[in-house]
Amino acid sequence: MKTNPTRRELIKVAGTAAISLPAISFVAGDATSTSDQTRSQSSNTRTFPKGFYWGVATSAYQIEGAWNEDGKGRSIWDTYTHTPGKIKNNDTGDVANDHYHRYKEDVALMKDVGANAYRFSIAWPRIFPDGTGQPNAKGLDFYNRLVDELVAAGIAPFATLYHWDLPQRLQDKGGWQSRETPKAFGDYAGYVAEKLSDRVKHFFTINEFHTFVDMGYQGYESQVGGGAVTLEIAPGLKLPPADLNQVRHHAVLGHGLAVQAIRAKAKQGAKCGPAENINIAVPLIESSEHIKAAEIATREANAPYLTVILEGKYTEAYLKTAGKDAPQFNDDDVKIISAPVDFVGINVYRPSFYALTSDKPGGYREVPFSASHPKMRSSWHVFGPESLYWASKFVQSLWKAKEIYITENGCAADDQLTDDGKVYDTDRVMFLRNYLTQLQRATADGVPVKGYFQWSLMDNFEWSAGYGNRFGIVYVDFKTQKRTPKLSAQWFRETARRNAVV
Ligand code: PNW
Repeated sequence: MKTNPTRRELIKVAGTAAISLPAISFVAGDATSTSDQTRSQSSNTRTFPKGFYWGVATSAYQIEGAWNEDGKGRSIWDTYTHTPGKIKNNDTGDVANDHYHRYKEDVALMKDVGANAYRFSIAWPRIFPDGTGQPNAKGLDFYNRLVDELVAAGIAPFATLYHWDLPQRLQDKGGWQSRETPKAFGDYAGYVAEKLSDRVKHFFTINEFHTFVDMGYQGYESQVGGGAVTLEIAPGLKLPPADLNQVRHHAVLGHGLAVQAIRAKAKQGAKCGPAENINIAVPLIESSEHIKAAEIATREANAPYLTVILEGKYTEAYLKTAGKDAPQFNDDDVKIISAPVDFVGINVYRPSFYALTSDKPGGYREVPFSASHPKMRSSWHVFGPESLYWASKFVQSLWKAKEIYITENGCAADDQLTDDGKVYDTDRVMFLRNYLTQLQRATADGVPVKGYFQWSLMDNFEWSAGYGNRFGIVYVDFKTQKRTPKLSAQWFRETARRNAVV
C-alpha cells in the first residue's frame, strides 16, 4: 500500500514525552498526485460559485498602531486603553501590528495566503482629527497608499468606515448619544467615498451595531454553555434602557446618512451596505415548524439594527417591550435608516441561541446552551457551524438581500510557535472547515453569498482581551513584529485556490 510519507510523518508521535513534528511546507502544492486528484473530485460537491471573493479582514485600531502620527486625532479607544484596568495586561493599540508602517509587507502576506479581497477599516480620526471640520491630508494619504498597493497586487479593497474608533472630540460632545454624531458620520463617509471610490468599489458603513452599542454603552451579557459572560468595550458607559435605545437609533441613523452621502459623492459603480454581527437563532431541529420559529426569532433579535435598516420600521414587539424606553424618532429618520443598500454584510461567529417552535405568543422559545456545549478560545465563543448557514439563509428569506457578504468569521485559539517555527492550529482548521461547509451549503441552495472574509489576516489587538486572544491565520510575534503563516493559512490558501472546502 502506498501512503503519502509527509502525512504519515505528520501524525507519527515520536518517543514518550517529546512530540516531534516534521517541517511542512506552507506553500500550496500543485494538484498533480493521484490522491490530490481524488480529493479534488470528491470536493466538487463543496464548490463555491464562480467569482467568489476569498478575503481576509482587519480593522484600523486593531493593527495600525501609529496612534499619534501624521496629525491623527485621539479616538475613544486611545482614551479607553490608556485607562489602567480596562484591558487585559493593560495592553494598548499604540503600536499594535505596526501596520501603518508595514502595510506593504502585509499586502504581500495577503497575496501569500491566497486572498483576492481585503476588508480593512478607515480610522475616522486620521481623516478628521476632531470628527468634523478640516480634513487631515496625511491621514487620507495613508489609505491612498494602501489602496494603491492592494490594486497593484490584484486584491479587491473593501473599506469599512466605522470600526469603533470614534474621534474623542465627538465623544466629549456626547458621542452616539448625540444626534450630531450620525450627522458628522454621514459627512465623513461622503468625503472618504468621494476620495477613494475611483479604486474602492465596496464600502461598509458601520461594523457591528449590536456589539459596539450594547457592549460600549451598557455592557452586554452573552449566553454561553452553563451561564453568561459580561462583555464591555469603549467608551465603557452603563446607560439606562431609554438612553441605550436612543444610541441604537442614532447608530442606524448614522448608517442611513452614510448610505445617502456615499450615493451622492461616490463615483459610479461604488456599492455600500452595513456589516452587522447579526443575532442568529439557529433551529435546533431542521423541520419546517422549528425553522419558521428560528426565522421569527432572528427577525426580532435584530429589531433595533438590521430589521429596521432592511424593513424601514421597528417591529411591534420591540416597541412594545421597550415601552416608555422606546427611542424618540420621526418618520424621516426611518426613511433615512432604510435607504436601499446594495448588499448586506454579516459577521458570523456563533449562534446567539437555539430556537424551537412554541405555542406561546411570539411563536418560538430559546433553548439554553448545555453546560458542556463546545467553545472556542474567547469566553463568548460558542461553537455552532450551522449559524453560518442559517444567518445567510434568513437574510435572504426575511429581507430578500440581493447580495450577501460574510464580512467576518473565524476564531481565537491558543496558538503556539513550535520549535520548528510553525503553528499547528488544528482547532482553527476544524472550525473553518465546519463553518465553510455550512456556507457552501447556503450557496448551493442559491443564497446569493458573494464573498467570505476570514477574521483575521493576522493576530492583533483583540479589544478587552488585549493581545492574548489570537484570531489570525498568520501568527504575529509582537516583540519583533515577525509574521508567520499558521497551518490554517495553508488551509485557507488551498480552499481559495480551489474555490471549494478542502
Ligand atoms: C468582532 N460576540 O467582535 C469585531 O468586529 C472584531 O473587531 C473582533 O476582533 C472580532 O469580532 C473577534 O472578536 C465581536 O460576543 C465581539 O459574539 C464579540 C462577539 C462577536 C464579535
